[in-house]
Amino acid sequence: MFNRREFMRMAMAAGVGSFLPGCFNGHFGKTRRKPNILIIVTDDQGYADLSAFSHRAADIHTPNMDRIANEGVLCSQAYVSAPVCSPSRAGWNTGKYQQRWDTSAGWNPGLPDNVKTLAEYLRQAGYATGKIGKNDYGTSYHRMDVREYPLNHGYDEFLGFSAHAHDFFLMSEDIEKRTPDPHGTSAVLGPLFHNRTRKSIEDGYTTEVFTDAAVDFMDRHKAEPFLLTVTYNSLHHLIHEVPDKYLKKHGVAKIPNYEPETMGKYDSYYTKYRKIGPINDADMRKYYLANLNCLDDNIGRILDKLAELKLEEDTLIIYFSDNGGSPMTGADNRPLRGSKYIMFEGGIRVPFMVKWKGQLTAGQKYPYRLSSLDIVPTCLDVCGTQAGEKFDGKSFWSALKSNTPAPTENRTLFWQFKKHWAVRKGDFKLVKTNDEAASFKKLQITDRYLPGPKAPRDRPMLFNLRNDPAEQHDIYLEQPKKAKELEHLFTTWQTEMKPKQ
Ligand SMILES: [Ca+2]
Repeated sequence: MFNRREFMRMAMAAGVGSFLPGCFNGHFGKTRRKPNILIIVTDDQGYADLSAFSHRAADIHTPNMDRIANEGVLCSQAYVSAPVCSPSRAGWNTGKYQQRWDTSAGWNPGLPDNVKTLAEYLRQAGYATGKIGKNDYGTSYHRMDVREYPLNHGYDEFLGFSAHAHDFFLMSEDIEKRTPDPHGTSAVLGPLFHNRTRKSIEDGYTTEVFTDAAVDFMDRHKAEPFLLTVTYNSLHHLIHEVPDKYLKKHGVAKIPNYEPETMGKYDSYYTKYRKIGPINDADMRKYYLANLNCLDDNIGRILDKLAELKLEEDTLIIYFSDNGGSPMTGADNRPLRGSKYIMFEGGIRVPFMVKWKGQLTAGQKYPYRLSSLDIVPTCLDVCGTQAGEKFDGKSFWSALKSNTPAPTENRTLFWQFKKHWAVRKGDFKLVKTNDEAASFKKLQITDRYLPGPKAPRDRPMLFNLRNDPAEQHDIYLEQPKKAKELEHLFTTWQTEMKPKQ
């Protein structure tokens, strides 16, 4: 007996593809194979750190990332569902607010058994599914028998790590043995997970190792519909860990890699360099640019491979950052206020691009609102797959095709991370946060993060993003009715998120 995928592979090779379940007659007028879905997620990329944007930082040059925008659609008002990694990933992968199961709205929502993921929907539809890179759900960083492990939520293949961060260079069994705390706290080193085993890499760099694996996956699955999710750990801290040639190009000295015999615990090394201080701000930005340069080259390799395999017209690419640029890496989110960790636009509005050659207008600028919660419904839409589920996101496919406002334009969007929250309805955004001043002082943040007026402790702030995208003019006291309306929407949403008893 053959399974569905083996059957499809054999039948396609025999030239009878158009009669197969992997092919369909959907949006596109003619019968064709189901599109591949390629999701590329970067980590903590700043809103100004993509040169395709007209608001780009002056020192940014990302020619390969820009290819996606130039050949596809550049979205300037795209949101993720959290200002930090793990909850944002739980949201986009399920199409649902992660608060539906994580009522504490914390760092690690995890993935419950009863919430399906994009990979599960697509595997059911006959897709080959592969995940490469940072996984980061929940806190079970070192186990393969939990729901959060990719092979247990829809992926056939996985190469990567499950922790919040992994050393960019140190992936060998040898270093793991020599390190007193290889499993650290939130950051790890040592062999990567590879399917049901672990893979020791003696000499490598995560960005390049993940790209090699992505290229290999596309080679092996070119003849069948695939979902490939590549989630780089670049540009997360430790940002200074970059191959020498990029350091040289950006004029910044190498900081020695972690060495157990002379440096003690890995956690001490990680903690030292994840903070502002050991690296001055100007150099920090250079390390960031070097790290980004390497990432950009590697994204170019993935795009080249897709072209070489002649799959560009059969592949939907969605590219985005999991949250805003981090103050710990030198990222730049201007003209937005704030950064990763907080509810101002700089934490939740991200670089976002969509490309499908022959389907979307090349070079299109999409200025309307989108959410990463829309990714699952959009992918199911273009794949012609019915999930029979109610999502918090909605497909933006028709909106992108016609360059008109997506359903999200009239939808109220909500965010909550611990005690901090935000609501956006129309042009208005209500933000409740009070951690900005404290953390900025501690981190010695520069004006790159546009501090703006201090957040009051006893009430939210109200902004009109149409006139004030940088959230510099709090109009809460001027428009109390609007503020109350949004606050009421938020409390109603919170109640809706509570799991049914
Ligand atoms: Ca992140």
